[in-house]
Amino acid sequence: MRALVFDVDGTLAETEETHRQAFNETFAAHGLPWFWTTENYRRLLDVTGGKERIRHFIDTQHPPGGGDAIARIPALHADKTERYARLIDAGAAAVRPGVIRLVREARAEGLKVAIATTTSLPNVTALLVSIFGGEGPTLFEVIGAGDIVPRKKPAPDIFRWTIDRLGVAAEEALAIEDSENGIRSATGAGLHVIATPSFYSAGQDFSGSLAVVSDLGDPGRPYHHVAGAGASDEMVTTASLRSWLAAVNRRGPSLA
Ligand code: XBP
Ligand code: MG
Repeated sequence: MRALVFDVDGTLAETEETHRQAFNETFAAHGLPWFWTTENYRRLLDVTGGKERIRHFIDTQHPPGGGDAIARIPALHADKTERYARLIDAGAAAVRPGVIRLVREARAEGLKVAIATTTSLPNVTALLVSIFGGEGPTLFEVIGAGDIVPRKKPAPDIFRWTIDRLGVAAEEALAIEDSENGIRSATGAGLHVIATPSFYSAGQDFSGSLAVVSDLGDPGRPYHHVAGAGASDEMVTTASLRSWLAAVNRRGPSLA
């Protein structure tokens, strides 16, 4: 194992409620009588990427003013991105258990640590600063984000782009993901995945992953094993990841 590749939304922190709030504030500020409820947002999350999600909403739910708004999607999304960063700067999203510990542990051991996400780069930067402080963005050797590849998750492109930049082979890297779209993207690029389901992804199909755990766990705050590797550990460490990856690379796919 030479690299860990982290997803962002839902994996590093429970951010989707903050995204939803930023979308809804944007709609109101632009005079659009639209409001995304949690129930609707759960469905809309099938489409990754904020611009793509607004377009999908207009195309499938035909909200009032939708046709005219299509040309304004880039401007709406730019506004949403600014609002999201302000909310994150104000402390809107809490880091998930074990994330800070595992990132620091991996770096201390000389592992490469990277990000592969569909969310926009300014959102990633804001979140990393809020989680790790000012050094946050520098802790990740490669950050694959947003429109850097044209086809977003579940396409494998963003994970391929990220491991190519890292200079590692897919079987030398592990992905940490919270969603079915993310697992499809990572496995499509040949990576094994540890799944940590989040508020919005709970109940999705995680069967492509090597292990499903409630979260990464921390000392005195053990994770719950859900499926696959890792039944007896207190927390997900680099040692556990190495042993799970070595076992699966020896055996061939062992699905959760
Ligand atoms: C999460 C997403 C993103 C965010 C919105 O993907 O689907 O689209 O909801 O971000 P991931 P933008 O878990 O891979 O980070 O509005 O910046 O697109
Ligand atoms: Mg995610």
